Amino acid sequence: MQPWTSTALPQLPGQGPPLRLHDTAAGRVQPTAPGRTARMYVCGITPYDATHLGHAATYLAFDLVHRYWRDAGHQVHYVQNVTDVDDPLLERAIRDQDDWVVLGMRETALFREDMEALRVLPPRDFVGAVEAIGEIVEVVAKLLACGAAYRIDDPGYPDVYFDHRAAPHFGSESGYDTNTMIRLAAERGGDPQRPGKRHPLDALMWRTAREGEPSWDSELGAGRPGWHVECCAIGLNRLGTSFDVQGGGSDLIFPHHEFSAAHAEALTGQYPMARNYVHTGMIGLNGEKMSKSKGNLVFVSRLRADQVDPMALRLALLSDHYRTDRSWNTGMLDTAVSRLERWREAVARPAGASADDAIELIRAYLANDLDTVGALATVDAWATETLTRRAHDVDGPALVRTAVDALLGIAL
Ligand code: 5CA
Ligand code: ZN
Repeated sequence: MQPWTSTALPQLPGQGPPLRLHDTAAGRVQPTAPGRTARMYVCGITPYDATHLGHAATYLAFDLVHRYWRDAGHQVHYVQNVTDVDDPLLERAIRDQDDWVVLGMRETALFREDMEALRVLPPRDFVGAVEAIGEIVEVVAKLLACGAAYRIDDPGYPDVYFDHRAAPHFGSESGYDTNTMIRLAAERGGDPQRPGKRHPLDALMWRTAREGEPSWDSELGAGRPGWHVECCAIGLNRLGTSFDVQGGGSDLIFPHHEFSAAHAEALTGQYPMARNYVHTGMIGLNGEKMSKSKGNLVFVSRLRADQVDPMALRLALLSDHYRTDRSWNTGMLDTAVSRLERWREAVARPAGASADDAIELIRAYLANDLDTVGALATVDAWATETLTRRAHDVDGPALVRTAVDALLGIAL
């Protein structure tokens, strides 16, 4: 798929410390150690509805990772998928008497616009499940051939499942016990109760064609892909194993990321699939997780249509730490609007406080697991000093403007 258009990324003098990120598997913050090219996979949208603030917050967090690595002199190979064929999309299309292909294309187009407006740097590879069916089939066929996958005992629909015991490290990404895994699998699209499986936890890899559902002919028989193998195939084929970051919201810790990693391990014999599993907190509304199924959504496109400055929205979503579950309220936007005004006023001054210390601090905060609270407070302090004291540094305002752009993605 065509990704969205990139905004220019200005260069900032100097460099910060190596980026440290929280790794779900290790349960702690640890350094990232990318090579010349940092490799990152972030789970993309299922395009059956518009981008809401939860999605936006998640992609903004990984945009900061992208920007930090670029600032540190790395190239970034960023891959993002689009789950453009899956149950929720098909169900919504039926509900609204829409064509599932058209629905997916329409919402993906809107997502691109939202990302561009929020100044999220685009992925190098933006890959739909449908366009990756050939490579997904190849992965499933290999796992079937080596015994890590099997056909379920169901003569009507002999779907292919992954035998989770084929991956020696299964469970190490989430760290959850079996009961928790079974409960979460049931809540999040899995089917632990389905008869004919070798084990309740085993996950769907290839769904045999059903009446009225889209399907693709393949060596596996006509059908469509399971969800976890989609991200495994798209990620591995572009990034190889042991890539630097696998990302998404915390709702993907299990089963999605556990299974993508397990498929990859069974397929390649290599572990881990990603060195850092990075998960963002959930954005809620009125105390509940914002989700399409609950319908309590605030859409980026709606706010844009209401003339909300995308930079204020970006600032609002970055104003808490990315791992914190948090509830959205319009007060957050109001605070961001006035904060942005103050920053804009300060960088418009012909002279201001020196930028050197501020930039060093912003980088240090971001390097520490994307501490945006500290980074934003640093810009506040610089703005206060610039606006309230007699400050003479003629380079200060322009440098801070560049830093806020390059590192935080906010155009002042
Ligand atoms: N297509 C799959 C991933 S392969 C999917 O989960 N799609 S999604 O549209 O439901 O979510 C897209 C991304 O936004 C995922 O990374 C998901 O973890 C994240 N996300 C979903 N809801 C929220 C929320 N309320 N707060 C923060 N992030 C969220
Ligand atoms: Zn995914």
